[in-house]
Amino acid sequence: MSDTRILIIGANGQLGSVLTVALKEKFGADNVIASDLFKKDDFEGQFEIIDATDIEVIQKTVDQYNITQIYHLAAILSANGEKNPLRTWEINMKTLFNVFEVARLSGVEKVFYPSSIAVFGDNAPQDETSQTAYLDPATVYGISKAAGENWAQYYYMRYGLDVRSVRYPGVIGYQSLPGGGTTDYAVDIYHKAVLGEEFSCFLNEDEVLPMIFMEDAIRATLELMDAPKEAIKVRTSYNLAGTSFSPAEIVASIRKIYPDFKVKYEPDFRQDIAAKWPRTIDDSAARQDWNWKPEYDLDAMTATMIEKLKEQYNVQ
Ligand code: AKB
Repeated sequence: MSDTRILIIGANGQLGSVLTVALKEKFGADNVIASDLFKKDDFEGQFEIIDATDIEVIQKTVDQYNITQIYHLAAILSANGEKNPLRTWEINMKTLFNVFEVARLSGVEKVFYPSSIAVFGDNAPQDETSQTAYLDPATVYGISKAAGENWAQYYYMRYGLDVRSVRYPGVIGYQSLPGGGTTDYAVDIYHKAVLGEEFSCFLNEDEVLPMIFMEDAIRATLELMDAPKEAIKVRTSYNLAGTSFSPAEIVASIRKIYPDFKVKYEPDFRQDIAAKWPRTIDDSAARQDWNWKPEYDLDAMTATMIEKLKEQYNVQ
């Protein structure tokens, strides 16, 4: 029996919902407590309603279930965050401090905190962006993630709290929908292709961004959290790469299966966000320290996305 008792904050989200399933498989459903602002009707397992801006409710849940690990996935993402910058800052930072404070005061063993490629801005090289490239994010989401990474390192150095983090690229999966990011187009496009609908893309056709398939993103998270403490040399957040591509390249990949798939380009404010982000990521520190290696390239991802979405929509 596992002594690990996990609390997931933001379990309804794109990543959180899939990570919850993976953690239940790994540690047993009895040892995983999912939480979010509301419980989805079809959720099975242990669930608590947690508004992570309320430290008391996090503390109560950690005490009640003797939590040893917290995965803090709740955040307002890059595109949605720009609609109300101060509120985004308030929510992203308050929830982070609440989790870190409860964790350190309650002796929680490990915390997972997701960062993002959004931490990079104009002054980082856009190709093979290195682990230590300059951080001057241009969105409030990116600013909150860059600050959060530094707070993660601070809590580790000052209090010995074992916070671990990766800078996720855009995550692409069939299991769940993203909510309010700049990379969301790369999920929506597969849904439209499978449903036989035209896709309107909010990025330019040649805007290359780093992306990762959900299976790889989940495996990276579990592998990082499993790594021995002494192997974790980066205490801010690890660069993580899957595969990079532009809208034109994902369209070409989809057209290998659906040759008549129609796309129009209608770039909006999200194009300006994307234009400041890296095109490709150097993740050699993650490869070196905890043996990270992605498995899915664009065509492998396309094949799986289309196969799984066809099943979900029950179409041929
Ligand atoms: C977003 O687009 O905001 C997120 C991210 C890259 O962190 N998917």
